[in-house]
Amino acid sequence: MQTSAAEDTMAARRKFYDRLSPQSMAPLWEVLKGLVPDEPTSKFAAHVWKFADARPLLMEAGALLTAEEAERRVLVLENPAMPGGSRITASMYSGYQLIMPGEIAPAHRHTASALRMVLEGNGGYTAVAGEKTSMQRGDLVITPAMAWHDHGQEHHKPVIWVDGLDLHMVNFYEAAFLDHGNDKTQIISKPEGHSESEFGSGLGPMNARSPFGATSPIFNYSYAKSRPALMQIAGAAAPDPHVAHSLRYINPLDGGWAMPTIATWLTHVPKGFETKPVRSTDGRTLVVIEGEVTFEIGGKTMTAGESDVTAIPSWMWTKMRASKDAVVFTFSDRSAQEKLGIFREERR
Ligand code: 1HN
Repeated sequence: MQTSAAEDTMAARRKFYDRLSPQSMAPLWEVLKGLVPDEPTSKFAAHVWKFADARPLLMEAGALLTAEEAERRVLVLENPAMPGGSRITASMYSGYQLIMPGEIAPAHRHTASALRMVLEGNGGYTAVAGEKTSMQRGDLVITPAMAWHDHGQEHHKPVIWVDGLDLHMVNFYEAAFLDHGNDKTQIISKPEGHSESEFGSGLGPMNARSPFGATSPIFNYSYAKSRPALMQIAGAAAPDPHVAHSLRYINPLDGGWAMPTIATWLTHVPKGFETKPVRSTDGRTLVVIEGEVTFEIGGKTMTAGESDVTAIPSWMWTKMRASKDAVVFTFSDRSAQEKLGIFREERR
């Protein structure tokens, strides 16, 4: 049988590769392009989850099992490009969580850091490291890595929030631990508002210590404080062409992001304003707190209203336009990427 020189070469290479795999080795040159792409091409999809669709399902889940049975009763927001992955973007987990009246989501602690953006607070609470905080719509509540936390609702209405966790980052490093409390709820050792008084008014203790390591000591950035700040900024100057009016949640001890792995910020977009295109290497999750925005993400148009959640994968050109005065909360893995020196952003 006649074979070309090129076919002979290919056959010889394949035979060689066959001898490598039993030795747990492989030729880099066959996989190099995939390992080191010219630029990010996300495997994830831009997507909007509608709260109007999620809420009735969440309520059905509320009737099917208790928060205690579930440990955490959450509808995971699964990126449609990766069903079963429990990922909203490449590195982030997100979901809608429900606490019914009288329920307790029992105390535990884990390596992953978590944030909650409260949608229906109704006076539900989260307790973190011995301090309770009452939850209201728009509050950003943080649970630092390995901090004990439990949630509950003593009032007669459901509590719903959006969770964001860095658990895929932690799992990537195979560094995850979990402890369950002996009791369902923590012993409360500090009065409500203690952390806020100690760290949240522009003052701080004389001996600045960091109770939660690299995470902010403020664990409820209340909307009652953040909204007026944002509105004041918005009223004072024209919106930035790319980020409109944006304020970051910061750690008062070092001025950096409030969480070591997750960046969080709040954006006001005036009605009718459209941001210029931006793309960045962080995977973003946005929660509309007020108003309505239409996104153009990687050439696709989608609209998000109040309590809807939007995923913006890495390196997709994004614009947003407010059809009503809008306030949008964003979390992303930018905080981790900056520490690793890999974050990149482009503006047009
Ligand atoms: C968790 O601890 C909470 O504390 C929510 O509310 C969602 C998802 C995975 C792992 C731990 C919570 C979670 C979680």
